[in-house]
Amino acid sequence: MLTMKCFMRNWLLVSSAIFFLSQHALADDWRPGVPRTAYVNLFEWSWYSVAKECITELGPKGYAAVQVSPPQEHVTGAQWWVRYQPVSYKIFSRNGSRAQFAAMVKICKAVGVDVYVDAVINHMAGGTAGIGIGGSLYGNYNYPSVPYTIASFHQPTCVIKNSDYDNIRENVTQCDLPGLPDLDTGKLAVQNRIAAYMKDLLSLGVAGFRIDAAKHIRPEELAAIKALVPGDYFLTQEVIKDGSLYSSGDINRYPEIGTVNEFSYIYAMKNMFLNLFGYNLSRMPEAFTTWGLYPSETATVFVNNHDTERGFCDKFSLGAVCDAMNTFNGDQYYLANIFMLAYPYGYPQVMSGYNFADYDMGPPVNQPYKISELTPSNCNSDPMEVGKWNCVHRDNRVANMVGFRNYTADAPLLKWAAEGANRIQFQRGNKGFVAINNTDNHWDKTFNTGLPDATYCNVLISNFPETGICPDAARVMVVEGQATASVPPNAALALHFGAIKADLERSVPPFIFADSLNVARGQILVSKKTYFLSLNSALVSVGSGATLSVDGGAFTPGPVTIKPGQSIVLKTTAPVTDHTVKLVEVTVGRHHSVWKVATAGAICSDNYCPSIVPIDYAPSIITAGKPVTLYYLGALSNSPTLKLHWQNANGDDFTEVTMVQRADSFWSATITPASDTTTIRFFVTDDMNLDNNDGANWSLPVTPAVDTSVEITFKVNAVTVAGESVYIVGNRAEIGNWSTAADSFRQCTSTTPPQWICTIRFPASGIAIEYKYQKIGNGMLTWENGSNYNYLLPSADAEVDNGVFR
Ligand code: ARE
Ligand code: CA
Repeated sequence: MLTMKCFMRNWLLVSSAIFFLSQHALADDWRPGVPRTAYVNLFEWSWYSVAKECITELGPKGYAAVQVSPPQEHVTGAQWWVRYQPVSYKIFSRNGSRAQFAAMVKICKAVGVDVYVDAVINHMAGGTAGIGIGGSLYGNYNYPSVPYTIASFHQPTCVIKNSDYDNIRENVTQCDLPGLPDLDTGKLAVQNRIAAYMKDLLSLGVAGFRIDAAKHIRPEELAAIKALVPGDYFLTQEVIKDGSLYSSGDINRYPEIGTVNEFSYIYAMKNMFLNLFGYNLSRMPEAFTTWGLYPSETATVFVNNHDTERGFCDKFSLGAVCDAMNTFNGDQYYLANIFMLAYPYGYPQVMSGYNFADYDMGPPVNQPYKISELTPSNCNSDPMEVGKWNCVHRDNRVANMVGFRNYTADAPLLKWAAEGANRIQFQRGNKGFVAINNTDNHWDKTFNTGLPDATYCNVLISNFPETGICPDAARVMVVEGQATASVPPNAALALHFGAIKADLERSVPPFIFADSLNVARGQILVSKKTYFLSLNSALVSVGSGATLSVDGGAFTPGPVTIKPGQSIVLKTTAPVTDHTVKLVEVTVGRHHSVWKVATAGAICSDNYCPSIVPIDYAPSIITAGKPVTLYYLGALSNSPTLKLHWQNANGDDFTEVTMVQRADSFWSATITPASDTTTIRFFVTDDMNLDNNDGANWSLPVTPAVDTSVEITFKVNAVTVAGESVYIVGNRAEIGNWSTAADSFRQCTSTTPPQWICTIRFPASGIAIEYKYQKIGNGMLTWENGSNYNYLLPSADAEVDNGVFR
């Protein structure tokens, strides 16, 4: 029996129209014309949880990519660092299987988020013998599943000593990191094997790599491996600066291969924000001018990574000082993240892992998401809540600063200013402004923001514009570029042009998502604004003073048709004259009227369209017993095959139907609900049984079939002989289509001879029929004489008496 339970419901993923409809805009851009400029390391997150997070958080918040933990087979053990001991290049790890990994990559990509893999390629697992998490046997310097033998490793073996880092560069690249057999990456066979692993990952859609222990591979060998892996992918290298890198000149060779983790950055953050060694925020510019940082274009930066957040800690509790700042540092940690995301240096990586009580502690038993959840309930930002994920990347101070960075991507750093030791402010062109107050007192000031006049919403304490709500405490009015604000202790203020709350007059609510949007004189409309339409077509007209573009292309004012998935961007020049923008939905054709669930109004606000479901059906009313075609376009649309699973009533078996993809990329399937059905329920799965609706079924009402039929009783008087019957015959199927056979359905009966009665049900009234009577029997057929009877079927059951058989 095929029931819901038969499916791998643990791989159900949410999809809703925002992901579909915004997909085009998200693929390269976050919002139309706005790039994605920061990424996150979801350390030890399972592939399932990463995929969900891409859909619900990373995609919508504008993250460019997610770096995931090493996906290859590793040694067993509870500690986090087992992931850095490869046993084979099979994609099978604590975080999930190859299929799950591939699905995650596909899903993340569909919502605009690239996946970067932490690639452990310098060495293999330590220890003498064991079985990897994927079942592969391994021995010392011997990994049959790869296969690698002793000849694949540097010979004779040696171990890197701490003193080598500053003195003997050769040992750093040719000897083992303690306990980790060092691959001979100079050998072509080894290079080819590593390249095959990277190519395999790219074939699954992976978009980039963090090369673990990159400085332990000679730059020319790493370059050779890269050359064996063609393609346009991102690469960042873990190169922790040491003396021998400088003396050998290798320090400048890695940036020629790809970007480099700039570890000096974490010490800048730590020293400046924690006021260590006499540093403070006012001294921040020194780090960028005199610390010898890599040029911005070649640097990837973070406040902490998975090593430094737990390395060299004086203790594992609040206020701890570790190798890098971490969540134990509370507000200062978040301020450092705000700075990193606001300040135009490098490609920033947000670190998001879990709370730990000691160095070795592996990830929490429960992954961030429980099955069927929409938000990860196993998150807790309190670092003392061991066994929980910290979900740093979800905190407004981090997630919304990704948006800040995206919106200010091309805007220069301007008007850097410090007030005292621990208060700084700067502008990003005329697109963004940030003020950081790393003191225990309020910072009350009139700030020179450089922003166009409007009311902005401080993104650190609000989720505007996604929610459409900008609390009073978050509103900051900019008049002639100046904003008077009070920045609370250990907090910050971040304004940018993607989060403009309102016009200055505040008299007219600026964005009412109804059929028409009135823009008043003097009102500043957000310079770029996207409307996602719930229907596949809309008429749009724009008054003078505004320009309109659709999916990036320009349109002159006037009606335009918006296709599904396209966006409308309105641009106004400020101040504008009064005009009206009208968005009028029209349904075209028989299909593609997107069905909305619990939606408030036709147009979604501010790039956010939470409640529309990408389920489409035709005709618009489903009738019991009548075929209906269901259309689907959603997160699973790119799958090679899709199946529709549907049931007539709750509790019934699900029927599986293979869907067909049409030229307009909608998937469709035609089903016929039973004649007594009042609701049909259904869901869609792809070739890997990913669900389109997180385990919930869609349901659509079914209208009972209306009985429009009429029953007509025909009477005729006919004298017959034994063995003979009277039949009615005529021009419709119900009366035999002028048949000459003795069809029982049109045979009349006679209880009071010579009267014969023929009862026929016709499907609808208003039909003109022609008919006659026949006598059939004993091998004889006798037709009535004369012309046919003409009769218009009446709206109700009726009787017709034709008198005597002619
Ligand atoms: C574990 C055990 C070891 C054991 C080994 C083999 O902890 O005691 O000998 O297994 O059985 C991580 C952990 C390691 C762990 C390893 C494998 O950190 O403790 O070893 O996984 O399970 C150097 C490297 C740099 C490296 C850091 C940690 O240059 O590449 O050390 N970082 C990456 C990853 C790590 C990972 C590995 C590499 C190995 O980010 O998570 O190790 O894949 C100076 C030098 C730096 C040096 C630093 C620390 O600053 O300049 O180069 O970093 O000291 O030693
Ligand atoms: Ca090496």
